[in-house]
Amino acid sequence: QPVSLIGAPTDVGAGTRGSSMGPEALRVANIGPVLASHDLDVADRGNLSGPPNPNLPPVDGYRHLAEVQAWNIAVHDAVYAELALGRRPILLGGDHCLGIGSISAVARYCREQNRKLRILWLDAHADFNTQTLTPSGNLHGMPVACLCGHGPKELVEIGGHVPAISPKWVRQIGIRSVDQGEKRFVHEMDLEVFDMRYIDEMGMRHTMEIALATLDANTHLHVSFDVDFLDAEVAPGVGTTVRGGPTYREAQLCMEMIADTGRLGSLDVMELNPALDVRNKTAEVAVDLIESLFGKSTLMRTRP
Ligand code: DIR
Ligand code: MN
Ligand code: MN
Ligand code: MN
Repeated sequence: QPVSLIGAPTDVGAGTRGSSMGPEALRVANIGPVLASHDLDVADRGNLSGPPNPNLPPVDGYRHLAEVQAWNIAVHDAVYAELALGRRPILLGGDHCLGIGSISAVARYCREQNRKLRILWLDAHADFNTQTLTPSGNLHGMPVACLCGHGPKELVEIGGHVPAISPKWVRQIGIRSVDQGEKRFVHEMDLEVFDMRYIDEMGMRHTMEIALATLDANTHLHVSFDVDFLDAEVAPGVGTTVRGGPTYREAQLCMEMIADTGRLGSLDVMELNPALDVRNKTAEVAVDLIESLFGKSTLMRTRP
């Protein structure tokens, strides 16, 4: 199935500026040609546009709500249009607040097509804050809660169905930073979280086997890849590094096991911040991993 690259150059949802340069850094790291080298039809749709970052303090618990809404509507429409063409959208972020637009579009498409949706949320953070729980007001800390119906109507209603998703459809992997109130809410909502402690004890292979266990032939798998998922030494080019993340090899295995399912239907690559990177190495690591996610393997192998 063909893929489409969609750039969303904004950092309106983040506390640290610079993820607005993420799409271009991924292109400089050759994301398009690398995917095309695996016999994929790749179209680069260029960048979306939206309001600039006003860099203001929170209002009623949210920073830049109007700007975040405008960007997410643009992302929703672009992602939905690609799905409707039978293509697999790859959103090049941009900060992770844009997961709201992207995943609400995927959820809308799956609802219309009667397909089962599974979301893998690869991140150091649970991104499950709300207006009252957030310590920062930054909306990139809230997309999963918004998608589950807990957030401002400006964001919760973007996909036309509230809530856009059920928490039961989500598997979070690599989590190691959750705020106090957020922790309680994750527990209350019964989110399925494979945190770093779980990965340390059980290993990435077992983790992915469990996280991918309920896919079937009718499942659309969406991967929302926050680059801060990776250990900070592998991936310094992100706004909120948290040490103790998956190594390069663990992340490769994670991506290869997703590829083996053959169910990947859409992808977000988020929070890459070239202003904090070292000679674009984080973008290059991200492209290596995405290559595996789309089926690169060292040897000839048949899918299990
Ligand atoms: C923190 C940071 N949990 C917040 N969040 C994220 O501000 O809500 N950083 N997503 O990448
Ligand atoms: Mn994160
Ligand atoms: Mn995130
Ligand atoms: Mn982040």
